[in-house]
Amino acid sequence: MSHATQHTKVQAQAVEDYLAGLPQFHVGPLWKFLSQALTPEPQSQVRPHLWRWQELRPQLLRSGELVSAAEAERRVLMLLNPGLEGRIATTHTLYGGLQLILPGEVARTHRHTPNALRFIMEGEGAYTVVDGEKITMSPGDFVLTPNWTWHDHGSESTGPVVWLDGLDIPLIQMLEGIFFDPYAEEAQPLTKPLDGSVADYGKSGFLPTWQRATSAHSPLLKYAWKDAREAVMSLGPDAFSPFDGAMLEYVNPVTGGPSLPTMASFLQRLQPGQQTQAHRHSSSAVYLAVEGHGRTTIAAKTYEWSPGDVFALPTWAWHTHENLSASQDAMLFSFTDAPVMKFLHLYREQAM
Ligand code: GTQ
Repeated sequence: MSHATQHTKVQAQAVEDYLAGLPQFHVGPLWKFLSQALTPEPQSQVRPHLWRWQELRPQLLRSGELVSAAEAERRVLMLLNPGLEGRIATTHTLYGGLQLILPGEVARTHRHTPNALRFIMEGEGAYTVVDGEKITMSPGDFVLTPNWTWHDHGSESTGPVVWLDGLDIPLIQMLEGIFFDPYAEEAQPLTKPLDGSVADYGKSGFLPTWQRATSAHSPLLKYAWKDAREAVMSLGPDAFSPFDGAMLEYVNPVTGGPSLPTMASFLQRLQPGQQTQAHRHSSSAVYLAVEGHGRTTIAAKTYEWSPGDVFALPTWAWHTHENLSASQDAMLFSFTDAPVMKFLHLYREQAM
C-alpha cells in the first residue's frame, strides 16, 4: 500500500468519525445535503390522485348510518393524498373532504384559524351560519367560512346533503397557526339578515357606498351556482385561456383579489371536445368535476372524471384538461394555494 493511499484512508476514516460525532451537538453537514435541499425545481411528495364519487358516495352515506353529526362534530371523509401518509392533507397545503349532513341534524358551532370553503354537491335545504348570518345552500353554491368565524351547519332537508369542504389545514399546521374554539351552545344566534352578504355584495358591478368591508376575506359569503354558471357560460372568446378554457375566479368583490387570503377558487368551462394546452404552475390544486365528462392528464398519467369526482394536482406538474363529450360542456370547480405563493413572490407559471 502506497503512502498516499494510506493517507487517503486515514483521512476518510477521520471524516467518517467526525460526521458520526456531529448529531450529539444537534448539527449536520450542509455539504452532504445541499443538493437534496436546494433542488432545481420543486420535488413534490404530493401524488396526483382521483377520488371517485361512485365509490365514495356509498361510503359517506354509510357513515351517516353509523355516526351522528353530534358525535362527529363534522361528519367528513377526508381526502388523503397517497404521497402524504400520516398527514391530514390532499395536497401539501390544501385539504379536501366530503361532508354529509342528514335531515334535522346540526353540526355544532365552532371556529378555527384554518379558512374553509364549501362547494355544494348534492341536496337542497341545508344551511350554514357564519358569524350570525344564516346562509342557504343549494347544489353548485360556493360558500365561505373565513379564518376565525363562528360556524355551524344544519339541514332542513328531507334527504342527505353533501358538499366538498376545502380548507388550508396543512398549510396552517405547517405554520403552527392552528387555534380552535368550541362555542358554548350548539347553534349560534342569528343576528343578521338571511343571506345578507349576498344582498349587500352579491350583485356584480355594485358595492354599497356606506359600508365597505375591508377584511382579509371576501365580505360576500355565498356565490350562487346560477350566477357562477351564467358568468362562465357568457364569457367571450377573448377571455378564453388556451390552458384553462373559460375560467373565472370567485373574487372578493371589494378588492378583486382571492375570496380567502390563502386559497383562490375557480370555475372553468371546457367546450365540447376542447383539449387545453399543457402548462404548470407553482401552486397546487384540488379539482371537483361539476358537469360533463372529461379527463385530465397530470405528469403523463390520465385521470378520467365525471360529476362528483375530485382530483389533486401537485405543484409544478404539467397538466392538460380535455372535454370528452362532443356535445356537452364540462365544468370544473377548483381551489388552489396560489394566493400564498403570489404574496411570497414564489409564484411561477410555465407553458410547455
Ligand atoms: O365544517 O367546520 O372538513 O371544521 C374539516 C374541519 C369541515 C367544518 C372539515 C372543519 C369543518
